[in-house]
Amino acid sequence: MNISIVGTTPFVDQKPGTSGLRKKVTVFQTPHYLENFVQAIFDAIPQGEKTALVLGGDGRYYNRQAIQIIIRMAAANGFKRLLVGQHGYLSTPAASVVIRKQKLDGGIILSASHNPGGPDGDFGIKFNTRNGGPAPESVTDRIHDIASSLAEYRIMAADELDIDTCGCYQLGETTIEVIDPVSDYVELMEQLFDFTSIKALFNSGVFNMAFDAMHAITGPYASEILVRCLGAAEESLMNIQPKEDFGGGHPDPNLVYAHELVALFEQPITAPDFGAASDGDGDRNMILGRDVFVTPSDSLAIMAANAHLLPGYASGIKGVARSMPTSRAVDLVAECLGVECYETPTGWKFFGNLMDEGLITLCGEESFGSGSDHIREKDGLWAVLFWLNLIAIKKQSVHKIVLTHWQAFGRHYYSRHDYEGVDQGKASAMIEGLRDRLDGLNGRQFGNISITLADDFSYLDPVDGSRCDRQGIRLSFSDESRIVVRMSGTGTEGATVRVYYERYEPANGKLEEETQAYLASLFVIAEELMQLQSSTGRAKPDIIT
Ligand code: G16
Repeated sequence: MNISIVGTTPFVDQKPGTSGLRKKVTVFQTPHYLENFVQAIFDAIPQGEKTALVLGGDGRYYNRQAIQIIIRMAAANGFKRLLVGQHGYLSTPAASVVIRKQKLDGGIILSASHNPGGPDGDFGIKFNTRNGGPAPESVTDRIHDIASSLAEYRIMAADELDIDTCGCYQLGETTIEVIDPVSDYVELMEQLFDFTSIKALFNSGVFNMAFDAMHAITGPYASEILVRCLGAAEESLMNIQPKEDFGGGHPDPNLVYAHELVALFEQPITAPDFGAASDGDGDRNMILGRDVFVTPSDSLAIMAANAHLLPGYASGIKGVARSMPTSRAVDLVAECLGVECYETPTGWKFFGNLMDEGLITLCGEESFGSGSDHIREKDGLWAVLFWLNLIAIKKQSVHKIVLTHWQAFGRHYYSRHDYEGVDQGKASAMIEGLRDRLDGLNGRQFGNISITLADDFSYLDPVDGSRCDRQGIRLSFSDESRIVVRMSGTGTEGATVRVYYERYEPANGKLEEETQAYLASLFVIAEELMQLQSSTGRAKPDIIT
C-alpha cells in the first residue's frame, strides 16, 4: 500500500457555517485545502466509529475531482467500507437514507446547496453523523479546531477509480462500493406515501404538474419516482439533467430563482395545477398551485394538520418543530392537535436530537425546507410527494387546500427580505446596534401596536442541554406581528442580512390580500429601527421571498 503522509499548513477559516463548509471553488482548489478539511473530519470521528462512510454530492463543478481525492484519503485512513454514489451523485436526503439503512458511521456530502456552481461558483462539504443528520455543533467545532492546527494528512497513491459503474473495488484494505444513488431512497418513499392514489391522480387526465429540478441533483430522483413509478408525463419535468454549473442558474427553489417554473403559472389558461422545484442538493422544495404560492411556513402547518391522512403518518404526529424565523402557523396546528411545538435556531442540525428522542415527527424552516423523522435531513422530493398525496386524497386544488387551512387557523402573512453581499462591517454594526438597544425597546409604540418582546434568541437543547446564544433578534408586537433579523450562515461573499416579516390575520379576516402590501407597515418599522437602506447601501432588498 502506497500511503503518503503529506505536510499541510492549517487553515483557520475552515469553520463550518449553518450547513457545512462553503467556499468558492477556487478556495477549495488551493493546495491542501480540501485535504486539510477532510482529514479534520476523519480525525474528529471517534475511534471505533471509523468503519464505514457514504460519499457523494450534488454533481456541481469539482464534485468528481473531490470524490477521487476523498476516496484515496479514506483508504489511507483505514476505513473498511466507502459507499460512493454512481457518477458521484447523492442528494442530501438520499445520503441520510443510505447512512441510516446501511447503518454506516456517517457520510460526506459535497454540496454548497442552493449556491451557484461552476469554476467561479461555490463548493462545499458537509459531514453527517450516524443518525444520518448534519453533525451537531459540538462535532463541527471539533472539526474546526483540528483543521486549524493540523500538520499533515494521509492519502493513498492510486489510479482514478471508475465511479460511473456500480460495483465493488478494493483500495488497500478499503472496499469501495459504487452504488445506485436512487434506489434506497425510492424504496423509503414507497413506504411513506400512497403511490396508488398518486398514480391515479396522474392517470386522471385532468391533473397537470410541472417539476423543476433546476439542473441539479433531483433530476434522476424525480425521473425515477414521478415518471417511472407514478406515471407522470415526462414533459412535466424540467431541467432534469444535472449540470456542473446548474445550467448557469441559481439552484434555489424560490419565486425569484425558479423563474422558469414561475412563468408557467403566469399563463392563466395553461398554468399547471401543481408546481414544485428543488435545490442544488435536493433537500429544499417550493410548492405552487394555480393562483397560489405556498410559503414554506404554511406548507409545514398544512402538512402537520393533514399528516394523519397519509400512510406513513396515519398514527398521528408526536410533535413538531420549526426554526425561530419560520412563521408561527404550525404553532397553531400543534396547539389544536395537543402536541408540542419546538422553536429551534436556524439550521437543520437542531432538529436531529428532537427526532432521535422521539419528540417530533415533522419539522420545517422558512428557507424552503421541510421534513420528517423518516430521515435526519430536510427532503425536497418527500415534500413534493406529501403534497401530491394530499391532493390525491382530498381531491382538492392546492389553492383550496391552503384557503381551507387559513379559514380554520387564520393566516400568517409572511415574507423574507434578503440583502446580499453587504459590507460585513456595516451589516455587523447594524445588527450589533439593534442588539445593544433591545432592552429599551420593550413597550415601544409604533402607531397602534407596541413591542411586547425584544430579545436575541437563545436555544437550550431539551435533549442534551447544549446552549446556543445570539441566534437572531426577535421583535414581537402586540398584534402578534413579528420582525426577525439575523445574518445568514451560508453565504460566501460579504454578509447576507435576512429580515423576516410576519403578520397574523384571524380566520374570519382578510385572507387573500397581497403579501407585501399587507406587511408594508412592518417594513416601515424595520427601517426606523435599523436604517436598513443606509446600513446595507440598498434602496430595497435584493431578494424577496
Ligand atoms: C441551510 C440549512 C438550513 C437553513 C438554510 C439557511 O440550508 O440547512 O437549516 O435554514 O441553510 O441558512 P442561513 O439563513 O443561515 O443562510 P441548505 O439548503 O443551504 O443546506
